[in-house]
Formats: sequence, structure tokens, C-alpha cells
Amino acid sequence: MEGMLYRKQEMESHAKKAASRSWQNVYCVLRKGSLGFYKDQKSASSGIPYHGEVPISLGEAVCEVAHDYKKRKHVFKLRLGDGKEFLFQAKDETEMASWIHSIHSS
Ligand code: I3P
Repeated sequence: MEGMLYRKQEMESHAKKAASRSWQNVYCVLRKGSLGFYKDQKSASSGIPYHGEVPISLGEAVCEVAHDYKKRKHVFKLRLGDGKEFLFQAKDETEMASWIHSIHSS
């Protein structure tokens, strides 16, 4: 699965808040066990990552609706084994549910 999502990093590790905390629009590409970030679809097909970011590994990842985040709608949370935590905003409930389902089955 792939598509544009708004992304905000909340945690850098288990005990450390992320330093860069603004929402960014990123093109997300879900592959078996990993999630890569690109500026847009064109960059994704050329394999040019967003700010040189290495795709995140989804081993031990937990993905769920971000019920505790009230400022935006259709937001889900992704927590990685190393403590990194991201929020993602989808365009509607259906898209959010698809992402959560796909991340669970990846
Ligand atoms: C952040 C930006 C985010 C905000 C975050 C700010 O500032 O305003 O939108 O998160 O708040 O730190 P900057 O753009 O200067 O990095 P919210 O939208 O969730 O409020 P936070 O530090 O309380 O997470």
C-alpha cells in the first residue's frame, strides 16, 4: 500500500521526545516489514527517500488509532520496537483503517 499521509514524530526513543515535531506531508510506501518515506509518488518510483530517511522497520511495531490525540481527525499511531513513535493523519476513516490493517498484515 502507498499514498500521502501527514506525519508527525512524537518520540525519538522510549524516553526521549522527538526534537523535530511539525506535521509533514509525506508519500508513504509500505513493503513487507518496512515503511519508506518519499516526497511524492515520483520520488518513490525513482527511489529517492524523503530527506535521505532510511525506511523504518516494522518488526515489533504497534499500530492503532490515536484516541488520545484530539487536535486532528483520522490519526493513527505507530510505535516501533526501539521506542520511536509517529502519528499519521489519513484523509478519512476508511483510509486510516486501510493503513492500520495493511501495517498489521505487512
Ligand atoms: C511544532 C508544531 C506541531 C506541534 C508541536 C510543535 O512546532 O507546531 O504542529 O504539534 O507541538 O512543537 P514546530 O513547527 O516549531 O516544530 P501539534 O500539531 O500536535 O500541536 P508539540 O511539541 O506539543 O508536539
